[in-house]
Amino acid sequence: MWKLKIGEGSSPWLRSVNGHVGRQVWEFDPSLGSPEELAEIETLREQFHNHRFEKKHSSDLLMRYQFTKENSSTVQLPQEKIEEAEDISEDKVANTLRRAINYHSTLQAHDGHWPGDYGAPMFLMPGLVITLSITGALNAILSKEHTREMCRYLYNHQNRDGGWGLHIEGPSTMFGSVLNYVTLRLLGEGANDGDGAMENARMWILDHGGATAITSWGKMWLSLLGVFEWAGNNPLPPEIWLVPYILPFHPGRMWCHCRMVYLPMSYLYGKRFVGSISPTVMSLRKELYTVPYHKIDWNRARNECAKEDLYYPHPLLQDVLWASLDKAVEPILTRWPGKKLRDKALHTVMEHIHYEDENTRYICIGPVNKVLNMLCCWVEDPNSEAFKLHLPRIHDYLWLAEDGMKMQGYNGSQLWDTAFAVQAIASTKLIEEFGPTLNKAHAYIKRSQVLDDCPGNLNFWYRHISKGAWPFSTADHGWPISDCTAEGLKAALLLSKLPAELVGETIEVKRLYDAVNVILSLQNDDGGFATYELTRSYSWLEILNPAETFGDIVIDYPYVECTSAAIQALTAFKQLYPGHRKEEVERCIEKGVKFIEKIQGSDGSWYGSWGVCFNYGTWFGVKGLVMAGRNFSNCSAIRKACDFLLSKQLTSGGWGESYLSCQDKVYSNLEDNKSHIVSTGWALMALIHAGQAERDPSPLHRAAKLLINSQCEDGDFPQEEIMGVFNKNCMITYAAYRNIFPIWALGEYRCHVLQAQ
Ligand code: LAN
Repeated sequence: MWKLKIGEGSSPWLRSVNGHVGRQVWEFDPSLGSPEELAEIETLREQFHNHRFEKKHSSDLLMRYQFTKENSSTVQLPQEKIEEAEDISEDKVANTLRRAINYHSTLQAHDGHWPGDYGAPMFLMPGLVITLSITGALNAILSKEHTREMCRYLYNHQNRDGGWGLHIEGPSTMFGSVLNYVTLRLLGEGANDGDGAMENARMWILDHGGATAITSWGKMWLSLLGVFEWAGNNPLPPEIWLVPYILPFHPGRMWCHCRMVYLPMSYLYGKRFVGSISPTVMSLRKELYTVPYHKIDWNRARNECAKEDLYYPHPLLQDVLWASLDKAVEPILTRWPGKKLRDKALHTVMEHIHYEDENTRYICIGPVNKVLNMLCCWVEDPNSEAFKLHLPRIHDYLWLAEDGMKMQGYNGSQLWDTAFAVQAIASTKLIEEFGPTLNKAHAYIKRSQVLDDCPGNLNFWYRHISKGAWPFSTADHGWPISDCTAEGLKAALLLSKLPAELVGETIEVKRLYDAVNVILSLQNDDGGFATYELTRSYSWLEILNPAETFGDIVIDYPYVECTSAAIQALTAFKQLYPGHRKEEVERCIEKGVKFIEKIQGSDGSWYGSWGVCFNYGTWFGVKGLVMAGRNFSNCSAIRKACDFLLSKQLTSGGWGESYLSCQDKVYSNLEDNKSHIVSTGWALMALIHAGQAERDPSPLHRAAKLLINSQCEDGDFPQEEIMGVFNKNCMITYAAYRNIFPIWALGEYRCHVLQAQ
């Protein structure tokens, strides 16, 4: 049976700054599991499979199955239901909350964090499988069981039309379809396996123009594998790393995710690296195209892209730029003496790759550069230590659920979910009943703070300070993030106000000061906060974005979420430590408020970039303003936000926003005006913060009723549509949100609506 192992790392090739706290790895142990257990798990898988077209989002049931067995709860409270005409009693809310927190506590790992599925993008596993296949490490890293679960996942998420989307809920794209088809083939599936599934996939691909119409990232992966020619790729010259930093397009000024992905890509492009040509590769060259491989017009292929994949079409300027680089510059750089410059650039690029690997303990900032860096290390030297150090960290990215094994968007969302869970539980004022849960979470937060800056001259490596920051996942990952630091700090401050006998020792004040220092250092001149770093260049640079499927990736833009989280953390800090860097803290909050007011939409909403979408953004917008002392009567932004939210409430009493809001930037309801508990939680909290209870509490009661009535018998809440997003167009799972946000919203409701009446 599969088992999720937490905080372990026995390989001599694994490094950790804190004893692997937060590490999540799925392992298969054939000796585990009674026949009944195995049969139960099989049933969960079958149920997913049978409903896979209606319910595309899995519910993280395997981890929950394991944890609820290991940490079975003793508290049994009856399920609460509220009738249509019934008033909500405080008792019923409190019991719903007890049941919800009890259940959520059973999902907590022994090191204090909440593990969970962070999958859904469908373009990540192909990178891993292609890399493993090229480096010959496929069988060493993936057992038979891994392969079986990965194939299960891919088949489960194939759309009815035969293709795959960019993410599990999305319509088919060339990017998703070609890469996942290739992945299945590399995992050992034959071209006609899967009861027609492979054939259907091929039909989708050929009907939509064949693999020449794949997006630029797809072209690169296929070229590495040897089923596409490098001549069909637009240039990614590594020399860009050698231009002076003063130039606005220097990669050091780009968003770290963009920079870190194009870094290894430029190495592999500069080398024109191609893996060895196996019989499967030869066969794929026949399977993926509408014309024979040797007849493909590669020059034309450079700018081809299926319409299904086009979210951000190349502006004309890009096509001109790529063509001139391809025709005029590349020929110089690939021959003597230009080749000398290329070699120098490749050397520089490789130095940056090693720096990134070392400073993330080989986890890397994300799933894309993880596998690309690994491949670069292998290309540089197949016997290198760096390559060996990469291998065990692959498992940090793999997650198993009833839909199969997937590659996640990060090495988890450990710190983020833990910081939210603490705040959610604290909001209910049932703290005394959940001391052990909070105590363990507190330990996780303390052990996950980043304690040092990266080594060397930070400017040289284009790195911001990290000391005092919180990461999104684990300390070993270690990249500092503005809002993760803010949420970590908020949770730590909250816990520091509770009795140490209940929740454990308070974090040292010095470390709180370090966190504040990080936050202050991340504010842009306009008052806004971006994600990992300051905004280092101009938004017009987006015209150079070559990734057709993603929007807003070139620079680190300021966001409402990050700015609001920083304001909230600093106001909470100021209350407890009013003297520390007083003026700076106050100025930072005020500038942040101005920024949030400035970016509010004319309809009163805020566009959230990392959750769906206007409900998420508006929750942050309102909360930031309210924490900084604004309210309904003194701030028109809050009044407008209330009007906006109330206008979107559904007849069911809830809210249900669709991921289409993110792409289209227009508020869209889910199909059939279905409500969604997470969406409802965000909107309900925003209205409560905005003082809606004093004016007319009935919309709040209706929303709370919906949340209470949605609770399942065991205290869980149902997994509904996907609610996380990045780069405007790709969705990502936050498995704990279905528990955290109903708890948090009902907690606020209990204490600020019912008890205030
Ligand atoms: C994340 C995950 C965390 C997230 C929050 C902290 C929630 C957010 O408030 C700020 C942005 C951030 C840090 C974020 C940015 C984009 C990420 C890193 C991701 C959504 C996880 C995966 C995604 C990454 C870009 C995926 C790889 C794909 C590429 C296009 C490079």
